[in-house]
Amino acid sequence: MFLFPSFLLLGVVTASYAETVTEGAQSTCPVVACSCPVLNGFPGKDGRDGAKGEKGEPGEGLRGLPGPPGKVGPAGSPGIPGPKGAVGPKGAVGPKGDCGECVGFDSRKIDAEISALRSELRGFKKWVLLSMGEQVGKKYFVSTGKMLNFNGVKALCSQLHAFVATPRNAEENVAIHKVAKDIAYLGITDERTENRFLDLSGNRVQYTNWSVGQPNDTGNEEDCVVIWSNGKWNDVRCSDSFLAVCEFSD
Ligand SMILES: *[C@@H]1O[C@H](CO)[C@@H](O)[C@H](O)[C@H]1NC(C)=O
Ligand SMILES: *[C@@H]1O[C@H](CO)[C@@H](O)[C@H](O)[C@H]1NC(C)=O
Ligand SMILES: [Ca+2]
Ligand SMILES: [Ca+2]
Repeated sequence: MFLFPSFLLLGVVTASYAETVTEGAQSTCPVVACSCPVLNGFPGKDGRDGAKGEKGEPGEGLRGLPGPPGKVGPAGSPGIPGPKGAVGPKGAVGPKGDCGECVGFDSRKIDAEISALRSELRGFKKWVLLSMGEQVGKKYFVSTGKMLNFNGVKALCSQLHAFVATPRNAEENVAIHKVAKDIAYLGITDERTENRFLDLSGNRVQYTNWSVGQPNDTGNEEDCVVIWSNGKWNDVRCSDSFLAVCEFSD
């Protein structure tokens, strides 16, 4: 009773085993399962050409990019100049400058400093003129202490922002010969026209105080004027050296 199932089970196991063995023999053992190789025959002759195929579809490649531009051609000859254009209208007045842009620049402060300096300079100039010169009204006559020819005297007084002393009346004449401790040049000549005495602005002098016998134009070469220590005038050669006295206005 219990043997039958056991036998049946054994048969099933045996069959499964046999299948397994057969499968393994086919893949691993050429002697049992593989047939012997046979040599192929020679290839046959080529067949006839086939019928012409239909025209293919157009290719799908993209069109190429345009090439680079060609070289620049030679420059043409210049054209005839065009006619001159009409003058344009006058521009509008620009805006007033703003000193906010000028760094460290304060125009009001500078103006104040300039007027302070002017005032200080006026005071300083007045002190020098009063202590060194002779005042007549708004004029001051000052001796430079230098002995120069007439051109030198003109240059020196000009450097001092003054003129060569030129008396316009007896009072000024006295002031000049007081301040001059020696024979001094006056700003008067007759260089342009003999015996026609002009001041350095080219105006004919109204006031004169010639010494007796002067001007005598010795050797036809005395075209400059000096004031002697006694206040009297004499004409002399402009190349001779005399004291430079300048006149300043207040
Ligand atoms: C001429 O100069 C002398 C000396 O300075 C003076 O006394 C005299 O008054 C002057 N004459 C004239 C007309 O100015
Ligand atoms: C002419 O004036 C000069 C001074 O400039 C004097 O020395 C001379 O003696 C004068 N000549 C005559 C002839 O008076
Ligand atoms: Ca002369
Ligand atoms: Ca003379």
